[in-house]
Amino acid sequence: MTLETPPATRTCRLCGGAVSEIFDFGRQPVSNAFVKAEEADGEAFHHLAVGICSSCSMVQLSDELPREAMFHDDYPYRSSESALMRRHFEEFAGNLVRTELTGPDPFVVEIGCNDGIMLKTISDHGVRHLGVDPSRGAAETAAAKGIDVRVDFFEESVAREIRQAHGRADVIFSANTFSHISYIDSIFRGIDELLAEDGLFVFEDRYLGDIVEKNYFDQIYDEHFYLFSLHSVRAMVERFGFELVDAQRLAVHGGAVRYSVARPVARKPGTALARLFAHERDLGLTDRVKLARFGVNIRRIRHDLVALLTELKAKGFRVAGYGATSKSATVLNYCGIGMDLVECVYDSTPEKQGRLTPGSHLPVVAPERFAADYPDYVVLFAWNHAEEILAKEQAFTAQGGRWILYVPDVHVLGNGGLAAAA
Ligand code: DWN
Ligand code: SAH
Ligand code: ZN
Repeated sequence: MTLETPPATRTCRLCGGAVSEIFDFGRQPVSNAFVKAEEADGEAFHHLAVGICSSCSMVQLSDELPREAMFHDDYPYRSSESALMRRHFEEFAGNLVRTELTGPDPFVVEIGCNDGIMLKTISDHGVRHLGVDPSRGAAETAAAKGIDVRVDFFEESVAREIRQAHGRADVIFSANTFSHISYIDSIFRGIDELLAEDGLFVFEDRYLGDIVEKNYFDQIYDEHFYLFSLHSVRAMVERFGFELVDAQRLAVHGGAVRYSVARPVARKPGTALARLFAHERDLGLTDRVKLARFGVNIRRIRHDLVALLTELKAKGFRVAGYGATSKSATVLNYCGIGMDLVECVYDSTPEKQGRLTPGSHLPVVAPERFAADYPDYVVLFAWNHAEEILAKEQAFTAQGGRWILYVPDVHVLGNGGLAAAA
């Protein structure tokens, strides 16, 4: 089957270039809008489709949700639910203190600090800092840990106020947030306003290379307005007068990249960049036709997952989910999976428990109830935390329970190994 290059469907949010569609997921709910049963009828939906710009190679969503629809006082995601991510950010922050925050009175700002998972270590070192996050619930959790937080959307005007109150920042950091902000022009003007002349802007986000290579289609949802590659990040930062000086691949969240950005000639570019750019060319990350092949795998996964769950149901097996992730909103709603196939989703986040998953309306249940009534199979929606969760729930596996994963394709983990799908 030859894949025609899809017609350009819209213009690039960054450069105005022509965007060609890669995949259309249809009607989707707000990925973190866990609803109360009595509110289920009134939830909002939007169109979710993703495309690539022919000029700057930025992969981006076709529709932009109002930022307040996603991030608000009741935003339920709490970064620190994962011990793996706590260790990841503790290590990063420790290195930052030793390498970049060595001046007489260093100051670091984090965009999207959430519950303080990274700034906790900075604060513990006594380094001046400020977290900026509009999600009040998460920000108050950070503040309760003694972290200085401003409840706000970071943008140019906020950056100016921060500089007036605190001076310039030696480091501005952002993790899994930069890709969430469509109005990146205002953010870069804010970074230009706030960052010291020789300062460093570091951000990490899930990597388009891993998403395409490992079929992580569920990383595509409303919050992830951009899916970055080195090519698109280089074009983006240079558009706003900065320079990409280093990049480091990370294993977290299924695969991410940590980008280091500085003012032109302020820092010497790292040696890793050339190899990573070559890797992207080999992957065809800027090739619209190759990226459209991603859609073939997405459709295959949908078919195989629904077929497996339907077969298990027909055979009388009970199936639940584990990890009420934002990612699972795309999986459940694109695949049309409801309580007919999956009875509930277990999740450790108190702010999600007792509510229903967005659009698919599966009850979110505390993991303490999991062991009291094991199902036969569990779909692992938090596959990026597999090691931590399977270790936590090894009693389930030991008594014969089996884990269903759907990336990089649909397969079942049996006792101690990988078994073919039932
Ligand atoms: O990019 C984003 C990442 C950083 O976090 C945001 N757009 C929103 C969010 O995405 P996500 O919801 O897909 O993130 P996680 O970290 O994959 O979510 C894991 C879920 O699983 C959480 O709701 C917590 C839960 N969990 C659990 O129940 N038991 C997690 C662990 C580690 C556990 O042991
Ligand atoms: N950095 C954390 C949280 C990522 S979730 C981690 O890596 O786990 C994305 C976070 O970005 C949310 O807490 C959301 O409230 C925040 N956010 C979204 N837009 C923002 C903006 N313009 N400025 C600051 N934070 C923002
Ligand atoms: Zn573009």
